[in-house]
Amino acid sequence: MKLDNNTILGLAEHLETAELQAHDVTMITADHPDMDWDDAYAIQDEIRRRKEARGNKTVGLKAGLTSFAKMKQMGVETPVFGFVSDYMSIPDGGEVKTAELIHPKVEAEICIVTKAPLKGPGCHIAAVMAATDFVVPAVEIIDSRYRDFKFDLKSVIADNTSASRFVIGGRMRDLSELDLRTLGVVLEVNGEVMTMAAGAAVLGNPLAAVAMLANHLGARGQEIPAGTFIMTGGVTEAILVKAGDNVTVRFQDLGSVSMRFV
Ligand code: 0L1
Ligand code: MG
Repeated sequence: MKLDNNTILGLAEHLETAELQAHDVTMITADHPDMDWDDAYAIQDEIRRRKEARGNKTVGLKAGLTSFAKMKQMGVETPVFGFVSDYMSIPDGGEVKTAELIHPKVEAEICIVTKAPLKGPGCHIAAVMAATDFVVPAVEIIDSRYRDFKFDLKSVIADNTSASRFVIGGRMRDLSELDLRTLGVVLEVNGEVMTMAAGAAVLGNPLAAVAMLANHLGARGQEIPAGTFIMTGGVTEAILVKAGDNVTVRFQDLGSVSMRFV
């Protein structure tokens, strides 16, 4: 680690305040160019600790930047990992208040819930298959706290991978009934198709993102507990939205997920 504890605490407060007050900030590595990966995750961990200390429950884990489309869109090459909190959850068909956000974008995600713990190193897709309870569709609303979504990977990890809101669909399916690689996803805004993709866009198979998450946590002495909701990352590029927009994402075999931005 390159940053001292006070700096980590200060940067966590800085980024979380930007999130909660919906104002943007500049990339933190501009002022802390020596910051390393452990510092970045330590800042994210402190943001999680702050939320939990205020009574917010951590209700899921997320992988981000796992699809080729998203990596290309953001100009990066490595996935990142974060968490989602209870207050970020919006019901299917519900309203997302844009006044609480900076510059929201939507992305379609194939998600799972685990029924057994997953621990790296050495976690692979078959282990994830064995530990998957069910598959469920979701839309993530990301909202980087960085001005114009301009960041590098360490800055975005510290900013809890732009986590902001999410909407889980109402239909769960058994993994054995699905082929996640060929599962098609169509994202519509105001009835117009904006983008589409298949599950294989996420690292060849969205379950590979879960294995990467387990290996990432394993390297830090942690595991994915049974019963964890995991978002595997946007299958398409993220689409900018604004107040007045109606978003519907149609997932083959998994139903649709929708929300209205107000
Ligand atoms: O969930 C995601 O893919 C977000 C990762 C962070 C980068 C971004 O804000 O696009
Ligand atoms: Mg995402």
